[in-house]
Amino acid sequence: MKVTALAGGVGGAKLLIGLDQLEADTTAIINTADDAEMYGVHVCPDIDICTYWLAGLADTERGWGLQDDSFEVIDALGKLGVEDWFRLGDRDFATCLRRTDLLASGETLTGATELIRRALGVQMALIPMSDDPVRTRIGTTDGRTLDFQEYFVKHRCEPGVAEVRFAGIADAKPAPGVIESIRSADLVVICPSNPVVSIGPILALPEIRETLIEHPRVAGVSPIIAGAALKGPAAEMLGAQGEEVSAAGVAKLYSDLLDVFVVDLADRDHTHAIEELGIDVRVTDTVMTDAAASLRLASSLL
Ligand code: FO1
Repeated sequence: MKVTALAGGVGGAKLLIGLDQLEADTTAIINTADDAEMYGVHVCPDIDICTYWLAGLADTERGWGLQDDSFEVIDALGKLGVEDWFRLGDRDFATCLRRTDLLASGETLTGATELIRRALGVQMALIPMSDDPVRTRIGTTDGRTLDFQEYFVKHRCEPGVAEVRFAGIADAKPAPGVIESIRSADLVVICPSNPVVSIGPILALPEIRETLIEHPRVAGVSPIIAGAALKGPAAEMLGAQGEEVSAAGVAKLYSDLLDVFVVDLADRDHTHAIEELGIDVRVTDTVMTDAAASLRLASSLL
């Protein structure tokens, strides 16, 4: 069975862990709109989170970065007067240096992602959503425009969100293999990642939404459980966009392309509202507390 999964950060990585344990041939298409140039290197937080989780190297407690990483380089940079709020670990730095070198020598982000995932022993195919730069910018209610990592890490998601923009999206194309992997998949899975800033940029690329609408089997998993996100600012961002902060609200955002939506047991009351959108609903435990829970959810999707 061929599965193509659209994924962002931790919610995506956790479901990929489950899919990776199955007899399925899975390709993950990963958000790159959180990417940033920091300390002279190209950081791809969502690609790296997914890669590290699949490689069994992730700091699963913190969500991002590598287990038992040290922070000597960033601390040394801090002593040199560099703003050190983005805590890039030493071994994580090595991944980003390797990527930066590959890109500087003419490799695409797709090629660099492939080389890094192989070097780290990841079996699953991982494709960045695009080789072209797309960057999430947050317009705040006090009139500032922040890069995503500034909003997310430096300001801890505290500023009110007035607008979310994806700079560069108009000129970006899906990476090679993205459209083909959706078309040829028996099942497309939309992971329980932030619908605005993780899945949103993937869907905003040309041709992706149309290809998903045409696909007969697109299943999503709600990242909102009982009106809140397990991690990150998804609830605040949905609210800021005037969307309902609930499983049904997320289903509405995806209603043109979803065939099935999987919601948590806590949201069984939303079943009727989602079915009214023409989407089948499955209710199950969607909280992925460990690899066994990820496997259970992935198996039920298949
Ligand atoms: N998140 C934080 O909350 N604080 C950090 O200092 C931080 C550093 C960091 C370094 C590398 C990396 O790949 C991710 C990092 N993240 C950090 C996570 C990242 O900002 C977000 O998880 C994603 O952009 C959202 O999916």
